[in-house]
Amino acid sequence: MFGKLRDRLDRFKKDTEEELSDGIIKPSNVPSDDETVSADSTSSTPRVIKKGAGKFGKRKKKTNPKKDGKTSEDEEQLKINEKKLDNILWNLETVLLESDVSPEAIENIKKNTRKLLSGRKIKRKDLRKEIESVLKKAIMRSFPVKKFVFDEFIKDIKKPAVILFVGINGTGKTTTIAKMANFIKKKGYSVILAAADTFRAGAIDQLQIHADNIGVKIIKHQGGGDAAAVAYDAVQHAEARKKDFVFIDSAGRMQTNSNLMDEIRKIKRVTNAGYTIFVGDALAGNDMVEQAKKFQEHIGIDGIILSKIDTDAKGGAALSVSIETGKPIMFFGTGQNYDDLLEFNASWFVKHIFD
Ligand SMILES: Nc1nc2c(ncn2[C@@H]2O[C@H](COP(=O)(O)OP(=O)(O)OP(=O)(O)O)[C@@H](O)[C@H]2O)c(=O)[nH]1
Ligand SMILES: [Mg+2]
Repeated sequence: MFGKLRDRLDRFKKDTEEELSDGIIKPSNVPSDDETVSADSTSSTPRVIKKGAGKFGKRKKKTNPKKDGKTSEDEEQLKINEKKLDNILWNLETVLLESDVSPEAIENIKKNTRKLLSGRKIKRKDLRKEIESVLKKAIMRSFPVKKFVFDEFIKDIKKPAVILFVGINGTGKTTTIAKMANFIKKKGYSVILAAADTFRAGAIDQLQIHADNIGVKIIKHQGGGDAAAVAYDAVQHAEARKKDFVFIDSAGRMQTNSNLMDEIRKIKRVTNAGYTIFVGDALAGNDMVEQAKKFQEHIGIDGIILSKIDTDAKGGAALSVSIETGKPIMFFGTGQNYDDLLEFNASWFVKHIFD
């Protein structure tokens, strides 16, 4: 999980440590034979990097900076001037771009990093620790919305809470509904599933199997029927029996398919669904972020569940989707079993991309 992002951030920490402790030789504008030119995605100015010299160019030879014997090298305070900060942020941007982090999220993280580092002096011996701590804070602060806490959420809801799960094909909606039903049931609440994917052959049976395994009731019609009618029946049933939750499964649909987008709007309207949750496949990176934005635009979403986090090495989607939609990540799907669901927590996420 997040292996590539972790490796890249590690490389960034090392480069930053070198940048701050050794200084750089100014890159010239014309590359010579032992130089390569790297395109900066945000500026038209090419950066020149000496070959074999890491991100920041060839290092000056280490000098022993002990001053009149009073301060050890380790105690030396290293000042972060604007030039160094620009180099650090440029490198950070590259690392995040490579990890599929979206432009707005990158800007946010860079802005936070700049604030935290600008004009600071850091003791040489604390460099590594400080760089990591700044990065962690910058990423934590870039999550824009109040975090989602299920136990607080449940206190305020009107029952039955009708939750509609949406997303494109195969992202893990049905599996996520089963995991959520399992989670809710273990917490002592009752839930009814609505088999409103009447579109894909086998979808109703798939949900029925999950419902049987978990031990919850399912409301279903014939395949090919009206999805909104199934969802409506499930809500009526839940109201009559004073159930706590109704989870509506829906057919996967591309955000560009206007007929299916109309259908999901209809389901939302007739059930008066209080919550619409976008289920996104973390592996799809920036594509998933774009899908989330489109669903937000077309039908409105209240929260996000990111599935398949267990197979996601890049980590960028998790960093970007909240920032881009302004909606909280509620849960992570971390595998194919019913218990593979994790309530989202920014500290957990940040810990896993560093440790
Ligand atoms: N590794 C992993 N696989 C997952 C996770 N969530 C779902 N899957 C798998 O993803 C595949 C698709 O899951 P579904 O739940 O059928 O996806 P869906 O969005 O309902 O698909 P459609 O109804 O066809 O749109 C299945 O093989 C699931 O087991 C997860 O968190 N981790
Ligand atoms: Mg499904």
